[in-house]
Amino acid sequence: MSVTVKNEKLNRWIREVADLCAPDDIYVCSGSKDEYRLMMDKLIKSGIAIPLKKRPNSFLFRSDPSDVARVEDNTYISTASREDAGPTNNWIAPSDLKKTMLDLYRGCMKGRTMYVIPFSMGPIGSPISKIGIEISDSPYVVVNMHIMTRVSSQVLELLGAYGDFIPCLHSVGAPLAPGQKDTKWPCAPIEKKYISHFPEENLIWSYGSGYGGNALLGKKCLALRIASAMAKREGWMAEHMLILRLTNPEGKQYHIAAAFPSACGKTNLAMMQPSIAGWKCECIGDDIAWMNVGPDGRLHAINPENGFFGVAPGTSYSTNPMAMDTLKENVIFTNCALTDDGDVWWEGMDGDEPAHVIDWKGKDWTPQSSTDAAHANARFTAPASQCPVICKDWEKPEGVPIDIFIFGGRRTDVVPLVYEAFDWDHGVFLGATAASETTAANIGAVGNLRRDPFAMKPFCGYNMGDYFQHWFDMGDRLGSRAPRVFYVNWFRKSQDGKFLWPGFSDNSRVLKWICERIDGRVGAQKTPIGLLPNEKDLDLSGLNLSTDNMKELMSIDLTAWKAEVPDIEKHFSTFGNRMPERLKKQFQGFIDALGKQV
Ligand code: SAT
Ligand code: MN
Repeated sequence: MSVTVKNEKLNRWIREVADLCAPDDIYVCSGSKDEYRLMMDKLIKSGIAIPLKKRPNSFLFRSDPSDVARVEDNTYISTASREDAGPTNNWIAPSDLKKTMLDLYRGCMKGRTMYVIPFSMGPIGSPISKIGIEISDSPYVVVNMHIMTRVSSQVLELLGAYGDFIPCLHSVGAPLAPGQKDTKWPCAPIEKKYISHFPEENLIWSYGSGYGGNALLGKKCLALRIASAMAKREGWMAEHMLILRLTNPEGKQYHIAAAFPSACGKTNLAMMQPSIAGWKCECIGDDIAWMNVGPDGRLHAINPENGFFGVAPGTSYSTNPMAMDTLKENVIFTNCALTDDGDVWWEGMDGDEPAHVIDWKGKDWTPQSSTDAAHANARFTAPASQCPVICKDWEKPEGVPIDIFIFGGRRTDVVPLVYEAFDWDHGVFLGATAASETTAANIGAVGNLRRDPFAMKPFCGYNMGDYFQHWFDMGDRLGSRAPRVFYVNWFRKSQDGKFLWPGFSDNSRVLKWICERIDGRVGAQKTPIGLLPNEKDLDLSGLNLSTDNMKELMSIDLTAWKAEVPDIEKHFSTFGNRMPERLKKQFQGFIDALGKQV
């Protein structure tokens, strides 16, 4: 049963949207288990959700083959001045964009139900949390939002008559004519997809896509793009970071927040089980961190999400056992393959390849097939509370104090396994120059190297030059209590194209070195790019890694680093007068240091 709304702004907005989009029905969600069940039942009856015999309360969905990832080229930051969106964002003036989108929204929900989804990013009622209301005509969005955010009628109670919220409007953009049969995954063609943000009025309008970050608007749209702009205004941070707690054998805790681009292993690192004896890792979040300066002057982080929207291919008991155990029940799978006995499968899962599955497009697939059975960006949506190593403090409203920041990405060459920034300003330089090979998380070419500063290129809701300055400002406020900054690269390959580092649970060896740096237990070698581990300080016990591999992993090829300079220069030049002087100074320092080494 639809919930009654007492909030004035919300009632007005519901009426406005209903008048514009002309849905057949309006339903206000309560977030209850019954609602989820009823919704799923409908989706099963219409053949859209496939119940999995092998996993209780778990379902498989297949998207339209054109709608399989975020669409960065169709994502807009619409500020009054183009400068305020900056060079890393697509921009259209708010009045023009709204006109175009209003035309698209007109009548777009005909033949469909309009769902009103009240949700909280962060624990309901916490002072750091933000309330959003998503209006969507996609029942797939409703069930995913149930897992990924806190959807609840309590949110409406908290709003009361006059409380404020972030309006998030979403339509798949596929109205139905009377009697027209619906498709299983309605969406609009790429040229009609718009993922629009109006940060000056905390407003999100999304049209045409039903997939992931394009449609589950609490995630990238609210918790990163809109929140990053709010954070800049209000003096906090909204970052594309996992959060984990590492405990050493003596029981000392370290909290780490790490920024990597989409599909670069954040979920794997967040749930990693250390291969070194006595160390323990617990997960707080796998994608987004909201951070505030606490009363102790330190940076405290919360995970605003309620679930994991993780990449399925490659996830296995050897790469991420804790994720596998999280996925046993109550999970939504999208674009995975379906096995003959009613389970999901994807490339890289444990065990032998099945002799036959139905692939993500709904076609027969055998190991002889020339295509993948699961889409490279196939996803699982799973409740965070189901993770066996979810930290007991993961919902603490005051968050956890961050000791360490890590940046990184996928780099086949050039970048060594780990190094430390000289200081905060140098850390900002490392974040600002981070580069990574592109992945299937976005529609577009895969494997191209691009600058992805702080892994925020697709998610920063304002001028990235101002964002760099915000990092300096936060560093000034935190002073000696600021987290220490490191850079890692798990993805370096040898000349013959093999990964040099085993990764996954062995990444704990790198984290151990990082913690020992914090404690002043180990020294480091000063190099032009940063502080590298001394040869004997990385714990490689029990690891069968050749000295040659290790040498290559840690090597700094000055010619290759010098070749980065023109690219960084080009990258930085795009920010014009928004480029902080302190960052220019760091860049000059880097060039000078490289120049001194011959
Ligand atoms: O589709 S999402 O944006 O939610 C996933 C990702 O790209 O990180
Ligand atoms: Mn992400």
